[in-house]
Amino acid sequence: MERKAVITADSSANLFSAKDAEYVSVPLRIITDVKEYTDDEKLDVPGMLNDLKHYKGKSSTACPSVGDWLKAFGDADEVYGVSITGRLSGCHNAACIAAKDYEEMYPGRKVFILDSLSTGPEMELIIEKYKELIGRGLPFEEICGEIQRYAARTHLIFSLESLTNFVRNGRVSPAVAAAANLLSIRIVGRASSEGELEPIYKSRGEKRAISQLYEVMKESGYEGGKVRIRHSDNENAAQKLAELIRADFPECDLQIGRNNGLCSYYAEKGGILVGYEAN
Ligand code: X90
Repeated sequence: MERKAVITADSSANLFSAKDAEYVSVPLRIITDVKEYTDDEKLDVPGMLNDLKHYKGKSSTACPSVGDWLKAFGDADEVYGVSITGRLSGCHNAACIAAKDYEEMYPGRKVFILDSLSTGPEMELIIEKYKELIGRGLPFEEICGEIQRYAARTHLIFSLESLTNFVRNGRVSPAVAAAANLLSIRIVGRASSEGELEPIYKSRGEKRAISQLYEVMKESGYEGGKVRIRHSDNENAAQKLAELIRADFPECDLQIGRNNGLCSYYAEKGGILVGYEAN
């Protein structure tokens, strides 16, 4: 009998459907004292950013519950999940509890949730790889092994114009928060191997930040693999980075898109996230 496979990820992957695969996105939420935003495909992201710009009170985010994850698993025989870094969110923990409950409730069904130690476009790459592995008809255990090997050579780097929401929500270390207190400094950095925000450069101009992003990519072994760029209202910077990459690797599989709600809340206006495959 055909086994039913579902791929699922929280909404920080910025992905709401997948061609030729069962895919379910599990939304995080962005919360203010006056409004709550659900990070799904219906969210008006520019509208939310505009609201936040004029909002002076506290804001925060909330991860999906165990029940939300269970709903996403549906009635699949095999669930392949990926979550935002467990170091910065309770998302992975909730997904793992759901996985255990699901396997207990339905003996024979299997769930694997990868902690991406990252977010955004690196998760997108992992989802694409899941699709490929499922399409090849590999057994569950093999897919779980392959996806972990793959995730070890994918990376996430970013350029952020502001770390305000990170700092306010206590999601960076006090040292990083202090460094980010300088005004009009862009932080170019990466998701560390522990799944935390790791600043690498501070840069004043955007042009410099873009070339630093590409330097970091090359230093970490980028040699023409897939690239997924996601920006928060900064198409221009995304295109410029794409030009730099394509000048060296004209044939590379590169896509540009927008961040949805959760990534835009933390990356803030102007932020760009880059997921890529290295060697
Ligand atoms: O559980 C929650 O409420 C969500 C908390 C998420 C905190 C991190 C969001 C990151 C969004 C910003 C730039 C990339 C930083 C990479 C660090 C691993 C994207």
